[in-house]
Amino acid sequence: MSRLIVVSNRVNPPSDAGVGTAGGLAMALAAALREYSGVWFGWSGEITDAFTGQISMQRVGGVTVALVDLEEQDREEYYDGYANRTLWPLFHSRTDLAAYERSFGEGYQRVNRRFAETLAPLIGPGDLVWIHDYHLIPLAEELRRLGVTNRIGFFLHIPWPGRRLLTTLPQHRQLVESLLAYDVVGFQTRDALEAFSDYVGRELELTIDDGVIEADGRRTRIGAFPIGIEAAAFADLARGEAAQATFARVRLSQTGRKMIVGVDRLDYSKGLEERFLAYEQLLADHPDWAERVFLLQIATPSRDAVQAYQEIRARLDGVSGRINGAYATVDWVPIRYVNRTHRRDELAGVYRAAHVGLVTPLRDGMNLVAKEYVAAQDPDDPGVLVLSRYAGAAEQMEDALIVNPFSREETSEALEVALAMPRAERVARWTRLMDGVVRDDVAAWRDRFVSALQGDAAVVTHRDDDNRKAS
Ligand code: GDG
Repeated sequence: MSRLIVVSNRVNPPSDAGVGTAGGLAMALAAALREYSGVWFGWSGEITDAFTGQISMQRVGGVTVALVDLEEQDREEYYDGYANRTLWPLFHSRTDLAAYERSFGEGYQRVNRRFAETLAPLIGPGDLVWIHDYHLIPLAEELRRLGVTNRIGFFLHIPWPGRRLLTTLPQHRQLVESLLAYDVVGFQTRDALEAFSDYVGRELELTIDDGVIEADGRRTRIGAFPIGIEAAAFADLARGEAAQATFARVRLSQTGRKMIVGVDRLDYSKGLEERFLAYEQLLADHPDWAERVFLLQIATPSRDAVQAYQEIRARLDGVSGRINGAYATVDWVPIRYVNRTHRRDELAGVYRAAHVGLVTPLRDGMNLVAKEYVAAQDPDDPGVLVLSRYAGAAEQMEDALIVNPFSREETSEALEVALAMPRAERVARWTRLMDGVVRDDVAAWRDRFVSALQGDAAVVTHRDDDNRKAS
């Protein structure tokens, strides 16, 4: 019987307690697996003395998960190394931060091989395999070496870099060729798809015919599959009791002032320093906004083991402190900067209480915060989304105020427009944005990808199971 087998580096479905702290990707994959019968395979996050390939099967949040432990050297070379210090910065156009160390590449191949050897026995005839993100690009090739002939798909959650940037990676050709072992390769945006196609055409000298690359007797379909959120559920969450309590608390603390909100993992790709400086520009250019507005920036600590993350954290402490020192008064602090994880329902309440959602990454595959901000708004009195043109979400969310995050002036002008926007225009823009967020939600993303992966094969869903039980 065919199932869906999802593979990602970390496996963290929302816990059975319900509202957890799981991020966007985790929520999306858990939703995919609740709908389709299957297993979610990946690293447990635990370290073992010597790799054994022993799988721990568990049931979490309505999803069956299969976890393996890795060795310390794996974590250093594959996770902290090649994934977080080589591919992440390179794919976010930060070659200045990218480390090209041979041992990282070797660790990356080794872990992908280990994953393949552990996973292959779990794959049954007709199962569909859906592999996620930059940690696992060579996994299909390793599975094919072991004789796996099932349909295998890959989805990249982060941007695809331009051809010239990518060629700075010593193993660029090997990495891209390994993608041709998949049946389907999906990107977030048309922009990423074009960058990938450019590489395939000019470096590999292969042609792409109607979205299909043919090489060595295998056909790989490529496409853009923009990810969404659980829009209806998130809107419900924002109306729920816990979110309302947070909303009330935040509104009380606003004392009539307007609030701009940013919510991000603390990552250099999210443009937090540029955001603080753009907000400072607003205060400098428009002293009338002093004491009438504040910025709440929630920045959840991330990848603390990597030095570039310690550095950005220290810089942000410095910049926010300097701005607050320069502009604060006895009863007003211009930036509330919070380095703590929040519950999802709390976040929904915070979004709803914010007059402006400020989402200004320098480079981002999609950015789910932009979509969550929209879904959380009060339809009668919605806030305004200010969105970076370099977030994948900008391809779909044209009714946001689109800005260049590298330009302080442009971002600060957009903030001014957002803060002063009349209600009728806010409602009109929000209505169109919300229509898109609901239409292109996570279920639409999953179904489009799975049906591309399926080709002619049928996959069993829980609905089919229910029908069978009923008959
Ligand atoms: C990658 C790509 C792409 C944040 N703080 C808390 C918290 N979050 C949640 C947000 C949102 C998620 O984390 C962040 O998602 P993003 O899409 O903004 O960014 P990445 O983590 O970089 O994700 C990105 C995504 O994959 C999916 O394909 O969109 O481009 O980089 O859901 O709400 N959640 C909770 N507490 C927090 O403090 N509960």
